[in-house]
Amino acid sequence: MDDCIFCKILNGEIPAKFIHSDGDTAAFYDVNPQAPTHILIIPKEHIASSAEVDSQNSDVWNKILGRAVQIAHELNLDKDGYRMVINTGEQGGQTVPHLHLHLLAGRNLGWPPG
Ligand code: DGP
Repeated sequence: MDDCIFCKILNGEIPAKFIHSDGDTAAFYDVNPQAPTHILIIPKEHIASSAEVDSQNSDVWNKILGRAVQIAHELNLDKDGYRMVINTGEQGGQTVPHLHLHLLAGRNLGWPPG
């Protein structure tokens, strides 16, 4: 997608601090971290939001969720805990229209979210 920030990160047009990249997914640090650890896990395929996941591409859930859990494990986040968040649409707080999962850790995260 030409005007998608995350697609530009994937193709190197915008720099990012990557922690992972494979054929299907990538993970990089959020530019505006909301916790000491704040990583975004995205599919390489441009899917605008969770609302665009259907029976054709639903394997994306396994890919990004599984990758997030693996990264959390590798960063030793299991013991103290972490949160995974997917914002969807305007009221859901989504600002970048490329499906992404936030992995947040390193502080006590309040509930309910704002
Ligand atoms: P959301 O509000 O759920 O759509 O989250 C979008 C996140 O993307 C937000 O936490 C900030 C992050 N972000 C936006 N632009 C960039 C960028 O250019 N680089 C990086 N690393 N993160 C970005």
